[in-house]
Amino acid sequence: MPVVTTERHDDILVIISDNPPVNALRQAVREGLVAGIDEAMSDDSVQAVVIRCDGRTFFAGADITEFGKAMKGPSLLEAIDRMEASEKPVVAAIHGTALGGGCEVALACHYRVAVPSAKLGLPEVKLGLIPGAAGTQRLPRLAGAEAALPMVAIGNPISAQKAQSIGLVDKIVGEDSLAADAIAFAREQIGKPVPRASEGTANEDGVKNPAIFDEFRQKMARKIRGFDAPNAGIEAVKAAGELSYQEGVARERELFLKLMAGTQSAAMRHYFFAERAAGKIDGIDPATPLIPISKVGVIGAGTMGGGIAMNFLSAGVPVTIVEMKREALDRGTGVMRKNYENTARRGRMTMEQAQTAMSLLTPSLSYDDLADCDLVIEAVFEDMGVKKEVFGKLDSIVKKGAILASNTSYLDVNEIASATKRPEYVLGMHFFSPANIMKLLELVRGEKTADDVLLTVMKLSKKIGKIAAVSGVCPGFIGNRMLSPRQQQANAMIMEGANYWEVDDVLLEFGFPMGPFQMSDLAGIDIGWHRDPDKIETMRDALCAAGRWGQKVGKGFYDYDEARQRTPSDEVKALIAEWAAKEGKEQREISKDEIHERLLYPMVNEGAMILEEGMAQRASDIDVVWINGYGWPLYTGGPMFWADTIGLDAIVAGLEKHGLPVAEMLSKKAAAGETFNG
Ligand code: T1G
Repeated sequence: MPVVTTERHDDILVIISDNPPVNALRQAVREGLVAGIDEAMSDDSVQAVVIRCDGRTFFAGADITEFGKAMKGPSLLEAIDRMEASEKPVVAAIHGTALGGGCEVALACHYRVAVPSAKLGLPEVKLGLIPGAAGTQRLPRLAGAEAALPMVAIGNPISAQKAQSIGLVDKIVGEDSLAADAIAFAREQIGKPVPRASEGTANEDGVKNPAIFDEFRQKMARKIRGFDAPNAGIEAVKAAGELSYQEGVARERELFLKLMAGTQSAAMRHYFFAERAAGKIDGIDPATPLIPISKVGVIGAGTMGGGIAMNFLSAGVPVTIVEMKREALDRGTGVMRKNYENTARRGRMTMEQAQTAMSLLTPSLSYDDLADCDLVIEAVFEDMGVKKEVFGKLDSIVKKGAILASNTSYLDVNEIASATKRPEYVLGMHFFSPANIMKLLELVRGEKTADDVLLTVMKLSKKIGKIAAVSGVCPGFIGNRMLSPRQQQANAMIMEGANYWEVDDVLLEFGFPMGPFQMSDLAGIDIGWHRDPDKIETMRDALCAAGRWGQKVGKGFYDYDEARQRTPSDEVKALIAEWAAKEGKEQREISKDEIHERLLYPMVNEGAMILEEGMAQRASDIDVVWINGYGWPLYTGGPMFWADTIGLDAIVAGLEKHGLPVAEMLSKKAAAGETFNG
């Protein structure tokens, strides 16, 4: 059965693509579109054309799996230019997500109709690219440069309604009558001159007000820092106002090819598939029946417990949240309500949605109210004794077959499971703070965790909007385990003479949101401090005793001004020198290159050990963890992909140069000229 077929409806020819799962525009689809248009053009009885897709969505873009391979068949641009060149009206019938090349197909059609739930976008920038089939030239001419800029340079999709408001969609049709409504709409256009986006003049707005490009670039500076594609996208949209259409297409192509050949796009395409691979669990049949989860319990209404609960409430899953004391329970539920109200105030949800979410919450002071939950997640104090006591209690109260999960960030999930008679129903669900915001969720698989339990929680993770990766049981799982050697080296280097602000700057320049000492100041240096200013046994004690508790008091490792701008502190420099002398550390200049290698290479080494111990399913899962949980710059692909691009031999040489350990897998792969990501 060909992936593209045609259907006659009297004088209308409907071209239909059926290429699951997302109608990606692979070679056969492009060929089918060309054949369909040629059939329409060569048949005088055809007066108009509709292009639509079967399945869950209109074309969701070029087929990313074809990238990097020799192009076969007609290019997408060739295929869609034939549509626009038609003298007979061509109408795109859009449902699902018309993304990337799919949106470009729609732009090359003369008209676009969409169902209310449809979305349209040009997310190429999220793959380190820009649109490569004239999207950066047609969209500004149709909708204006100002409307095109965020779509091209940031890449978020817009609703059908928003698309209609900027002229990208001509008509919103019935949710369940797209095909018929599109045919009727096409028939109405017969005999009219066909409008072509490439001939549009809406891009004049960028010509009349060229300041919009730099203004947009400055407004997005933080978001696009370090990424190449967004600036290329801005340049391409700008070109749409400065060059003829054909020159603009040529300029787009030049920018596109440069990005396609670059490491950033390879890294971001790697991440695209890595994120989806992380949701797959090797060795478990994806058709394994799932355990129905219709009610969730959360123990602890503090910052973590409240955030965890919000994930489920926002996904429409009722939650019973339990605290020991009324005051803590009321405080926790109050914070949740306030968070929802703030989100609604920012327009990220309606007040009604916020109220609905809160209506699904049942606060309680008794574990007994958890008895009928299908999943209970504890977010209590990070102490093994406390956790085991909680799980023992839960085991005796919660119904048979319910899943018991720990939010522990470090502790041994097997030992926690041993406190119950149902270890096969126990696993770790390590959320990252703030739990209702951070996308990453580490699912910690105990040695006895049953397959259906793990698969159920993996599917549930996607439902609550998380990106989950499976970890084995080891200290720190995947993320924190790799953070540990980086922190060790950071602390060691400042004792050896490295400037602590340069340690932070190296990670900032690499693309992290901040470095370790900035992180300490933000989190609070005094967390876990014994509060006795006379008891000074560590440098941390000394900092706290000096009132340097972090950003919240205006000084920690850095001094902060009202705008929270940081300045290195002479007092801290002196403290470090004093403690280094106490430890008998010889002082020397430490270059930024050495700092870079000693911070990042040991992380790769730890990742190799995680893989050789089977604590992660695949190297790309480690990339997913670090990009989503710790701010590793997406445009490098994550620690393991980045190591591949540096060359594992260079990583080994660097580790050896600094006298740091080299894992066996890393050493073997380097010697064999292999990579982690294959
Ligand atoms: N190419 C190839 N495979 C794709 C794909 C694509 N464009 N999009 C999705 N898949 C696969 C995905 O790997 C997964 O496979 C399955 O489909 C379901 O995806 C010329 C150059 C459409 C919103 O960037 O955003 O066009 O794991 O799990 O959550 O200018 O997929 O099942 O084996 O994500 O419902 C631009 C990327 C390309 C859109 C659906 N387009 N896709 O989300 O399902 S570049 C994109 C998505 C381009 C042009 C340029 C999402 C989705 P498997 P899924 P979902």
